[in-house]
Amino acid sequence: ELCYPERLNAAVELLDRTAPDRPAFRTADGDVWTYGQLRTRVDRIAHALTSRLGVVPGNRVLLRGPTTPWLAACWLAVLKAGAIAVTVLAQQRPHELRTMCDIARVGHALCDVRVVDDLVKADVPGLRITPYGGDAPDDLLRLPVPEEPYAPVDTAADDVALIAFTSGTTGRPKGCMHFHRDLLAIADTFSRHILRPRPDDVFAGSPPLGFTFGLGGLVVFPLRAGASALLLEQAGPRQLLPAIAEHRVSVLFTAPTAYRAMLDELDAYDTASLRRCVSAGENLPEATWRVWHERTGLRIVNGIGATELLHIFISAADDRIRPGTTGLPVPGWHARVQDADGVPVPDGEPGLLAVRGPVGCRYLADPRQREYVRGGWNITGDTYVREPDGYFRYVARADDMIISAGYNIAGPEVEDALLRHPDVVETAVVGRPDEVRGQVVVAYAVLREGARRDPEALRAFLTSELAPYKCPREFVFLDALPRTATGKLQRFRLRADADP
Ligand code: 3SK
Repeated sequence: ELCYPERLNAAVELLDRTAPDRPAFRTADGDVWTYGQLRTRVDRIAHALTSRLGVVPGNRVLLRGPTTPWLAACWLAVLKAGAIAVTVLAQQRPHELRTMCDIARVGHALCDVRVVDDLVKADVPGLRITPYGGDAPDDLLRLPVPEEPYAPVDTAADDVALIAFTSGTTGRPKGCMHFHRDLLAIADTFSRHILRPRPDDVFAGSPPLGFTFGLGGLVVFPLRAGASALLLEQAGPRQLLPAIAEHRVSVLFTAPTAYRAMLDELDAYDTASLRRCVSAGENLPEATWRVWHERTGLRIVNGIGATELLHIFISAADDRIRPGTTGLPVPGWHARVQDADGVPVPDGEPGLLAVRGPVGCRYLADPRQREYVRGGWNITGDTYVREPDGYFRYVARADDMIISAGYNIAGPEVEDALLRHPDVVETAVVGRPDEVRGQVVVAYAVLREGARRDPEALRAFLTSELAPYKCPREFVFLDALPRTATGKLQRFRLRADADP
């Protein structure tokens, strides 16, 4: 059981427990921020928020920018000032920003000057935008250094600290409210028990700080452990490998597709510093786990997380990892598989994943709260099977099951089989409406550069891997799969495409 004091400010907890000369953040071009420097800069921003911008506890402050130490410092400063950080992605467009500002009643924004235009275009009524990182006169970073250290606002452990948006893969975004104590709880459950970080660890990865996968993995976990993070503005598969080699990254956070994409150039880089490779954001195909293990000797730490629950709640480390499964409930969390009425289903049978733990879903002013939280359980929208010894195996998103001629087909199972073909880089398998069979299976595939687009070859390969009823009727070759800004596959777009 986690036990936190009633009065708690997460930013203070993350900043004040490590010696000032230890590194906190690094950048690709070799900049190093120590904990002491980070604290000073956070205090400077917190001062500006309070004395210049008039931010008071409870105000919502939008944060937007590429992944930089300054963005992380702004986030910590907002918390220190007792305000609520509203995190969004640098790629989000004006109409999306306007909707989120409206939902979260945002009054202030701290925005990297390089992406300020879209925020200005969003034309949010009453929004005061303060750029950082440029030459603007009110740039936070150019303000005079205050003489006094900043006195953090005395917040309660269950004051809201963060509103993080989830768009899911479709629909109006939902703002998820998280408390100061939630931010520590994700570090004291997943990070503490699965990653077991050490002060000399260097964290890095691709998820942006506007996605709680990245905020946890690249800010909260390293700071809670007194370790450091390499914050990369460009963090695609091509940038990750050189960064790992150059900065001796030891804990890596990225998505399954990036692990696969890195394989091509793996041999050109020294990855010996890696000791933990975390995969989340999407289901990790067993084929990807195996090929990464073969090539690096490393066992990928798979995990399922959700913005609603802030971070990862099912996972496993080291010799408890079972390839092809997500793992076990992280210590502190409980999970079960149940039917639509909330009744647990027997082990080995598919059903809805239900989770309870130190962090719960709290949608901001959204009736969909009643769908997500039922009988005290958070219903994540994933179909899972619990194996008799307690391991959780992903089947599909609950609304992604394909029903064809009375058979239930899980798209990810077919995808996993296709990924065992050496030419397939990425794939997504969806159902297309069909008068006779209800639905038929359609596979979308991205092939290795130069590979021949030959549906018959893929069909022949799959017939030796899968029962015939699971084999796609049709193959569609694409250059890339449609994804959300956080990298999640947008199956609904493929389904719409498949629906003639
Ligand atoms: O949404 C997700 O998939 C996720 C995964 C890991 C940690 C946090 C999140 C939101």
